[in-house]
Amino acid sequence: MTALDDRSVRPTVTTGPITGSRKVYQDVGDGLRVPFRRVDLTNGEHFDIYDTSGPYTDADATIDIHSGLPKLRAEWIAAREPVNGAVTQLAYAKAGTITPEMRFIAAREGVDPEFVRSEVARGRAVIPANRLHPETEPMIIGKNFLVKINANIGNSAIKSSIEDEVEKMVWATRWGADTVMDLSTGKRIHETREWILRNSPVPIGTVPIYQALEKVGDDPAKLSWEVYRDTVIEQCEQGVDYMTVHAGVLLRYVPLTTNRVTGIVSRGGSIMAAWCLAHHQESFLYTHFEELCEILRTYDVTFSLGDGLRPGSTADANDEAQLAELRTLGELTRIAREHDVQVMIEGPGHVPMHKIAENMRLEEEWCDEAPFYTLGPLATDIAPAYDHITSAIGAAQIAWNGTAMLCYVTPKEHLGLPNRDDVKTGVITYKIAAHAADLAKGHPRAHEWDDALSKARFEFRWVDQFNLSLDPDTARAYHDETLPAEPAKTAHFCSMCGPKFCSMKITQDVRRYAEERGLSTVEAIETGMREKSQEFREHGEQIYLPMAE
Ligand code: IRN
Ligand code: FE2
Repeated sequence: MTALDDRSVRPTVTTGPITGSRKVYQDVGDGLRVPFRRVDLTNGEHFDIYDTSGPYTDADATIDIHSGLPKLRAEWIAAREPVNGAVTQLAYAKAGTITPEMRFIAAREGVDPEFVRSEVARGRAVIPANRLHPETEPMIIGKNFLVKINANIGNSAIKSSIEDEVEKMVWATRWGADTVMDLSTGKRIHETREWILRNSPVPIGTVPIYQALEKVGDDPAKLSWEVYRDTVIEQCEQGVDYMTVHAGVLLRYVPLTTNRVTGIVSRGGSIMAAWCLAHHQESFLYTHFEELCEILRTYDVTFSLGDGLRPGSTADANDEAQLAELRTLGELTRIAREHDVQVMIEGPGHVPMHKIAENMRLEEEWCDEAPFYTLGPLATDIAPAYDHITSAIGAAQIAWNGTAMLCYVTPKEHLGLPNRDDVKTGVITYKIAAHAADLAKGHPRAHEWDDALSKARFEFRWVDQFNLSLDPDTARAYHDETLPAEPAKTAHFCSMCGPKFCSMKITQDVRRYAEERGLSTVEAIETGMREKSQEFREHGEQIYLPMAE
């Protein structure tokens, strides 16, 4: 019996299209169907948006959580022969082979398949896609592609059930999570992960040390390479696509954290530091790193080299401990690549804005441009309950500087386990940060999306404005709070400024005025100004006039 046969587990997940959108599939040949979220606009045009939500948002979604999603990649994987003994996307890319995953990604991102291949070959992008996770829709993480976001879910000893976690995964991808990490540390870790993996349209990441620790009764000193290795293999066999490995926390770096304001804040980092100190030995993750490479290579699991010594406060940002670890991650990157294993590098954390750019620069220099994957960073420490915002400020900046994936932070960060609402808030907040970076980096599609929404706004196509947004339900709800009537959906104002003070309406009036009089807009403004000033004087130079109703 597999975990999914357990009928006592009854997840109910959110299905159906996002309000005002419909799922379309672009046929790119050879049986490749690439999903998009299409918004049909009231002016007859449409706009297609990158879509991470999987079959759950199909109009006629019939999802059976107990059988899992269709195995989209199964045939591609079965048809592949190893190159140089390896079956990784990196090995194929180096050998000049464009895989179906690469072609799928090229269509998704609007770039050339050969470009995808070359970015993977030089290690500047990764395609997290375990051979035993054929359900995923291929995606890429790299600075020359759309900035991606990750949502963390997972139970703890205190809270959450399998049902909750499966729905959190579906819910997070619905709103745009590009990958999901299952950070479960509570009961039924293996089963929870199985449910998530078999039903996930996006790559799944984990931190295997958490489960290894649980296996040895939560005592870090009892950990060993063997327990860890077996846990990694167990998770590879299930189909985990990328794994956080805190192999850069070396014994000699631990003392560097003693004078910090917040010491070691990474869970994995503190576990490994505790092990190193208890045994006074070098980390088994570091000493056995090549064996780990061999295991990950067999499945094409991507390394996410953990930042176990990341700063946990703005005071500790860019300190010696953090940078020493980063240098070691660079060394490990080169070893992994020699084994044809894909690598990304995890980054901070808590960093004030003036220290953000340096993080990116050093990562690229020391880790040979491996994709950077950061947790925020929080630009200030003073706003618990709003750390999705403090961190989105840093996230937007570091992504603009070249970070390829942003790990979301929810409003519950530092305070508790996020619930479903927190997951949505975290995802939308991070989509904003990622997209703001895409725009600043000059991504053409990012620009088109902004323009489509701006035009809808300017032309008072309210419904289009809602539907083109990241969160159509909330946009509409806020609008309807004060103007719920249907005619207000075409009205040339909203309740923010009212009919008389809408700047967009005034601009349009100016333009119409110009057109009627055959003037350029500048002339029209001047003529209009003169008329207005005359009118003003005629009305006795009063600033506030009684409302003419
Ligand atoms: C991302 C960048 N730096 C850390 N992260 C994420 O933080 C990592 O991928 C994982 O999801 C989470 C917890 O990591 P620690 O606290 O065990 O380091
Ligand atoms: Fe923190």
